[in-house]
Amino acid sequence: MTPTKLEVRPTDLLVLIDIQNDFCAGGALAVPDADSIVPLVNRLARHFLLAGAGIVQAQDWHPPGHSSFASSHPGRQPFDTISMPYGPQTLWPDHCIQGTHGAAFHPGLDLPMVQAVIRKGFRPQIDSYSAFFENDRRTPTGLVGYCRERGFQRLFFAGLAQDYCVAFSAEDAVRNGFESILIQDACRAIDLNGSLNQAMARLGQAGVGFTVAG
Ligand code: VGL
Ligand code: ZN
Repeated sequence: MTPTKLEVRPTDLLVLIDIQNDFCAGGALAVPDADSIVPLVNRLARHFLLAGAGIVQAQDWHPPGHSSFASSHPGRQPFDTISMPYGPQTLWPDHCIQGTHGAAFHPGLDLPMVQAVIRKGFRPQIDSYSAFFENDRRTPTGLVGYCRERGFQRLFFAGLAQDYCVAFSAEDAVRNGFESILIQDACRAIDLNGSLNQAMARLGQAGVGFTVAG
């Protein structure tokens, strides 16, 4: 396979978002064509490793009965929007339940070099799209501190879903003073009611950069 053309430095971090069975083919919240990013993600991770950069993974990790599940709200359907104390919340099918097959990483990932796994969405009453903050945009996962302490300057994002967890993560990275770059060909989107276009416009305005791994 051809090497990626990204120029990677030791102060770069690759953040792989939620490449888990439930977001892939046959999963509870399958993202169209999600499985096809796996070979590219494996290749990207090796490229970052060889450059001496950092590599971490985020993992959506909900307790049973999580408040983001439609099944926790009688009369509601998946993809309805409800109002939560922290703002509007899309309701999802039950997914990524702690310890289940659906919450496990895609079996095609070959990522022994990953240095940290950041779990999110484990608080019953609040969802977490971003790998940095929960959906109140204030409750931290600890990833900002991890990045600062390790001295990372540029954060590269890939994974699922481009218009939800990847987008929220890339935006939070900019807000917290990092250079933030989304690797477009290593992401796939849910695209619910135009959510992909909306997310990309928001990211452009926030100052997130876009690239392709090739
Ligand atoms: C995600 C919806 C619910 C994601 C996670 O990883 O994009 N989307 N939980
Ligand atoms: Zn989730």
